[in-house]
Amino acid sequence: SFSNQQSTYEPLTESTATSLATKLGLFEQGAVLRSKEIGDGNLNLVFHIVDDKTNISIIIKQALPYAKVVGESWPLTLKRATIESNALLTYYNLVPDLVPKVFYTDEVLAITVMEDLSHLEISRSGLIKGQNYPLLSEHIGRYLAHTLFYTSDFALNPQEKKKLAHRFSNPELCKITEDLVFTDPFFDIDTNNFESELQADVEKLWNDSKLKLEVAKLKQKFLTQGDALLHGDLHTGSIFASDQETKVIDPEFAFYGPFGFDIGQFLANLVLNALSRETDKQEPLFTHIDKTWAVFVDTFSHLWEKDNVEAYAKIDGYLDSLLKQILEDTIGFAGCEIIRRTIGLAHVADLDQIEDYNAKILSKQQALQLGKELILSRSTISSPTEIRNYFQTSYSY
Ligand code: SR1
Ligand code: MG
Repeated sequence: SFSNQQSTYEPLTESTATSLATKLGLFEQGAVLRSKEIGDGNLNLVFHIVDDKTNISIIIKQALPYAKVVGESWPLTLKRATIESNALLTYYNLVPDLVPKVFYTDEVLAITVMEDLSHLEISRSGLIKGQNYPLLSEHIGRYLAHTLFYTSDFALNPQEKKKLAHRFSNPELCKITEDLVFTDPFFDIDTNNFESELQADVEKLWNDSKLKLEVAKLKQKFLTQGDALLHGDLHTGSIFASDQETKVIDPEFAFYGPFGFDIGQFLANLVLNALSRETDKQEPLFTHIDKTWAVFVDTFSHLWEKDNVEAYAKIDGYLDSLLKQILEDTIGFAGCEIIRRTIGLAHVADLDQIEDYNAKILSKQQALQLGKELILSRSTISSPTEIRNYFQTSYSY
């Protein structure tokens, strides 16, 4: 990598981003570069830099010292840029075809310079438009199995793993998830955001102590259980896709957490897209839900047989009991993600962009109901395939 560390942080502009790209030697001497800020996420600046003559292009992603979605009143550590670069590099070693290549990082400027993936589309946008991305679940199932297995105590020496966990300590970004996914939506907190027509449904949820007890248990797992290096924000907006390719981006929330969290967030976002579709267009999402889990289980089991360093690996029943626990947690985390994306601070376009207002409210009520059912019945669900049964009666418009 390059050594061009800046001594002070400043947000880039389209023009300074171009100068930086030139200075880093990523383009031919004298190249005329086009630069555009294209960031549409909640937190960062993203510059797309192109040399039209050679067709070479790159992405420069820069963290802002605050959460863009809220403004400067919500300060946020720049260290997340380094976490993101390191996570991308770690994942690139494990699944090089499923993450972008990193060319350069600068801790002080909080930037990652990486492969341009703009020939692909953010999978959330594509799914909303009715794309189905036939390989998405096969790829994400494999991504999950490799990244989770190879960063866990089942593949690493526990001392090395602890060092890695220390390197990926990410308390500020974890706090966002602790608040926005596991706490705020279940209490009457200002940052929640929902339509007045949902008030009664939401109050029912706030008063449901049985549900809140189960969410508390899931939150405790998220707080304390460092199984593997998680992406930490694996929703469909963090995945670029086409019919052939899938690339997971944006692991700035990466940290050592419970195996089921990434899987649960991904499945939840497939469910949210299914809830936004007419009944006859939901099947590809159900297939993706089934297949993600099936590919994850097959691949994880294969890696377990092949590369497990744990003394108890061959003990009958160990893998099965672990997978059962991961499934239970996955379903519970998915339930929390579905609820927070419906009434919390950070929504999903899948539901928010439903054109017919009554249909939108109905879909959101169904999301709340489904999220709750998944959390409460997570220990008796034997496979994510069962999620489709919850749709059969009424979850469509
Ligand atoms: C203040 S950040 C809001 C949400 O955006 C991120 O992508 C995470 O999902 C976070 O919860
Ligand atoms: Mg993100």
